[in-house]
Amino acid sequence: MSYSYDDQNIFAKILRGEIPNTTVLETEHSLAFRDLYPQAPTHVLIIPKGPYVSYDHFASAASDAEIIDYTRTIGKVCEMEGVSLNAGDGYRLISNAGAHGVQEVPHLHVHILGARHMGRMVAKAE
Ligand code: DGP
Repeated sequence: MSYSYDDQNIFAKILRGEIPNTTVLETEHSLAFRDLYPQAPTHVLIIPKGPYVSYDHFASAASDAEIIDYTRTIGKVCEMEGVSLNAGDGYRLISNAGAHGVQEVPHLHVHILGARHMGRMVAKAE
């Protein structure tokens, strides 16, 4: 099975400027913006600009420059939002993938959630 990317997904539309977003940080290869339905006082989504569906897709197909940029952007956002262990009390970083991961938008994103205690890592599935 190979990866397939749907360029009509919401985050592709955000990247093309077809849908507005509240940008936190933009770099050459990455975009960080606020989640429309925040689940914590800090809830930022970070996406690569390239057409990658999941973290495993990105990790296997992205260039070194994209991976470095993405990783550094995640670190910078944690710092900017005051949740890094350098500046604050921590955060949870989540990347859902596919059906079992309950991924809603099929463009790689990590969620940075923080500024409150996040509780247990995984709720028991019904
Ligand atoms: P996931 O379940 O991991 O695929 O999370 C997708 C997230 O995207 C979810 O927390 C809600 C958020 N989201 C959905 N549509 C939009 C949108 O149009 N704008 C923004 N900023 N976030 C969105």
